Amino acid sequence: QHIACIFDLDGVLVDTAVYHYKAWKQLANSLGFDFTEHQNEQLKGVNRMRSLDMILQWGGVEKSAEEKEVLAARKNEWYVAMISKMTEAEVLPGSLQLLQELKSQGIKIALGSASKNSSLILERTALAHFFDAIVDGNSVTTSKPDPEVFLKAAELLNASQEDCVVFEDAAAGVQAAIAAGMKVVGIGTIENLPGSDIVIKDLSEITVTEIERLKSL
Ligand code: B16
Ligand code: MG
Repeated sequence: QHIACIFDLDGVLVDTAVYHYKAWKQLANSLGFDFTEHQNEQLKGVNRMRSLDMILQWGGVEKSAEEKEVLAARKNEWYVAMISKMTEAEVLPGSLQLLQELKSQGIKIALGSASKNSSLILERTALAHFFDAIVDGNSVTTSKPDPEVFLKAAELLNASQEDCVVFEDAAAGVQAAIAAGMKVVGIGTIENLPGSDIVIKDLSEITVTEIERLKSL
């Protein structure tokens, strides 16, 4: 049985963290407090409303559910304005080569992202055509570390969990992949991504053969 690959988007294939950071910072500042890069790290893989809750808590600010909807929409407007200008140059090192190699070998590829803006990002960076299935923040009800996003992706690819390899840059995403019974390639550092089967700096550091070998671990 062939392997299937499921990629997280932000922080794995493209670097959108900087745009999330700028937009959240602008929102925090408008509410009268600051937001650091260290705090931004903790929002990786976390969905929009949960991220807002964490930021408001850090700022010591309480808002009603209605106000939170308005704030989240405002942040997203700023964020969308920035990612609308993204180019193919913002695809992270090794992503394109690996996707091409997987595709040429007939290995199925899915997206497993928490973002509701994945289609815009994939379009702007010209990556959309690689994917056999897309599961993102619009199609899941529970956020990572819940395995829903990856289980849905496997189902759409017609692949069994044991045959799937997940690529993740967020601790919550690694936990979600483990909970789904899949192999995980962590993108980042071992300290930040405990439980990963292997941790690499970026996708240029792994080959299809090495990915296939993970299955027999
Ligand atoms: P949006 P991923 C996640 O994408 C990001 O890591 C996270 O920082 C962001 O808050 C989340 O998407 C929601 O994004 O506001 O665009 O719906 O890493 O799961 O691809
Ligand atoms: Mg990510």
